[in-house]
Amino acid sequence: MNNSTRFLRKLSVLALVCSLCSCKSTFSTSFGMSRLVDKKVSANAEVLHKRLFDISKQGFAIGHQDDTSYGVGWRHSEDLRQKYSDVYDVIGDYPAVYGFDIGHLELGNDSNLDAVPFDTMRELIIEAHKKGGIITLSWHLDNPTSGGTSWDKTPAVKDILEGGIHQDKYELWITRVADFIKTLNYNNKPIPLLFRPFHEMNGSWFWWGEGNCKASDYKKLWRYTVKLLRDKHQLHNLLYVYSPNKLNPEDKYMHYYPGNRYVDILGIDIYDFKNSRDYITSVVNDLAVVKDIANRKKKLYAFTETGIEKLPTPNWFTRVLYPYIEDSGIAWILFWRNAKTEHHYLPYKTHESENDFKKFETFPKTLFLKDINKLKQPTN
Ligand code: BMA
Repeated sequence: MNNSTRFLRKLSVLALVCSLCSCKSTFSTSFGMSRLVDKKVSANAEVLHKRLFDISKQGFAIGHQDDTSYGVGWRHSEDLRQKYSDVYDVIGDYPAVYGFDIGHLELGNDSNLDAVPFDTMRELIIEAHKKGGIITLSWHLDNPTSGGTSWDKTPAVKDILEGGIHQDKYELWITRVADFIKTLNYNNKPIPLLFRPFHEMNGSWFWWGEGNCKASDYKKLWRYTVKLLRDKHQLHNLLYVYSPNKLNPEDKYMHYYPGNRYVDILGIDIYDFKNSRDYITSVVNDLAVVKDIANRKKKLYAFTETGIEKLPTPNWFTRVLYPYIEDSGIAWILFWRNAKTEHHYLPYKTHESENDFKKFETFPKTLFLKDINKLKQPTN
């Protein structure tokens, strides 16, 4: 065997080894999306990723924050026998996506910042997963430096990074989060979760937001959080969702982006502050920006929070929202919570927007629980 034959042989053995090793770790998933943040991601979190991809080809999954925890005039934790949902009450089906907020879990409290007991939350997450629903978690965590709320702007990000004065506190907070997540199991398997921490960072209202920390520190905090959850606590059931707020003219979607290796899904939060024209402009422009970036990165994208408080605009769902998201390619859309008559984002029974929401439900792209359960479940 001459030198060049020997070299070619070595090369082909190398190629074979590479192709064998790469079954799990190729750049892209089998359906063309980029590889996930967690190389050890659980099989059912991979299935969720594929499921969202399939959903995005058919329409978009409809989500609601705290849908089963409480609604206008009722609270699950006050009447545990009631299995209730304002969405179900209006349209006879449940949302496909269930948002929960784990704010105050970090403090070791029994209930979150909106008085949902974590025991109830666990039960509702398991139940939603069992019936085929998709779970997303946000985290309105307190300010670790001042002890104030998420909205306390005292600079704090630097304090919880490695070497910061509250690093130990933050690690304890993450341990509490991880311990709770470890209890979210069904059939002895961890429930896959869309984790959306430190959202709306380009707005200035949270301590991790614009003007209250440097973008470079924000990115460090995100990566540090991923490493703690994934590597230290060995949680492999999370998909990480990055969600800035509506882009003001000076905003760049990527300004706080912690990197392709730390984000699975791109999102955006846009609210209608009773100005349909402004809202539509943002929805159209911002979703186009997110779509373009996501397509280039081969990542899924979603409309991670939206709504109009109290629904004062007639036909808001069918006229202001639907036409502008119909062909956007988002995997899901999440409407914010129904807390009370002065603070709700979906109709409840007797609200004047009930019929408009019922009509929205019949539109081809709006996928509620029954709709996503009819789609073939992808296998791993
Ligand atoms: C905000 C409001 C608050 C709530 C918080 C976390 O947008 O709805 O009342 O406490 O979200 O759910």
